[in-house]
Amino acid sequence: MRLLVTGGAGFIGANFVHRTVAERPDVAVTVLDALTYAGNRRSLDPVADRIEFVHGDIADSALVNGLVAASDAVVHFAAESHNDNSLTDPTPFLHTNVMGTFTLLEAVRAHDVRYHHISTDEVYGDLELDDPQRFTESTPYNPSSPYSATKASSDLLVRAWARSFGVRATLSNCSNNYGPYQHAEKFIPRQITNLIDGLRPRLYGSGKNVRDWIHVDDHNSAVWTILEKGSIGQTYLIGADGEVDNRTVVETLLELFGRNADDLDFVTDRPGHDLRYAIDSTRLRTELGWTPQYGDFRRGLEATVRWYRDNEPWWRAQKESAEKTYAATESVIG
Ligand code: NAD
Ligand code: TDX
Repeated sequence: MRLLVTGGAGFIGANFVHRTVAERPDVAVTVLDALTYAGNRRSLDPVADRIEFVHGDIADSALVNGLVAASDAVVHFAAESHNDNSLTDPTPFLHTNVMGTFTLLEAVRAHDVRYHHISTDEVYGDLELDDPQRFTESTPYNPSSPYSATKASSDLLVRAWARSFGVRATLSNCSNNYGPYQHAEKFIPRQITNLIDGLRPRLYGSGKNVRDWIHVDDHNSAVWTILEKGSIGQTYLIGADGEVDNRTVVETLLELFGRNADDLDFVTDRPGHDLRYAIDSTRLRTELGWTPQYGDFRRGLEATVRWYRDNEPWWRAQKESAEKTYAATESVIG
């Protein structure tokens, strides 16, 4: 099987490629990645001699057409992925998430290639803290940020191309991922790298916002399950029952670093900050038989801390530029 992986030099895509190369020697992987600020060629070093790497833009239709024509399936991870950046400048989010997805869809349509679309639970908006309901495949779309609006747009394009043109597509909407190779701008790596540097973690607003954490390897095992067993045209929600509020995440990290539980700063809140995400992954579990393997969030965090301690050369430069960006808008409020 010849598999085209877009965004394979990013966090989830790189972990997906590592796992695929390790577990599926019959799959020939080609990565297409534009190596934006979020892409890192070094994330693919462990598999560099076992994959083909193409440096390019998913919105480049000539390039994409050639690569898709030579593939049996496409898994589309590439995106502008950070909410905070989308609030400063939405332009690249429209280009990559909307036009890039459109370009891929036209290519898989032209060459009748199987397509799996990676998306997020943020397309559903947010939930109240005490809402007993969680997101399901039939929750109405209600995105809050430019990032989530462009991901929602891309999902709708995929659904339309599946229905109108018979594109053999599946979609998945996953909750917040954590694990190795995640950019230092994101919540968990930002706090871990602050703690390694002897700085205080930084919580937006009240710290009460809830995210539904899943280990990146569990996300990727679900993607393979859907690729192999998913029904064409279907959407699957991916989640591992991992709801934790941000303050508790920070307190766990402080404990892992031997620091006091209140050794943290509250900083300017994110405009439009979604309160809570929560995934009901019953369809994926009952129809396709998927189960997550990483049950213990604390142990997963501990392993992630070890990875960042052991891989400082991987994150140091991105940490410096991410913190410069944050410094432009962020101040300590408590
Ligand atoms: P990331 O920002 O770490 O990686 C994105 C990758 O896409 C980078 O390697 C970047 O260079 C590449 N890219 C960006 N624009 C491109 C373009 N125009 N052409 C080619 N490559 C381009 O993102 P991530 O966290 O790994 O997220 C991957 C996917 O998973 C995204 O679609 C995201 O919406 C989705 N997702 C992420 C999470 C999460 O918690 N991180 C949760 C659910 C869904
Ligand atoms: O320094 C911080 N302090 C803080 O309190 C940062 C960077 C974030 N936060 C909060 C904001 C969120 O409530 O932590 C939570 C997680 O923030 P992010 O890591 O930016 O993730 P989020 O906005 O929830 O989006 C993530 O999950 C869904 C990914 O970045 C998206 O790509 C994915 O679609």
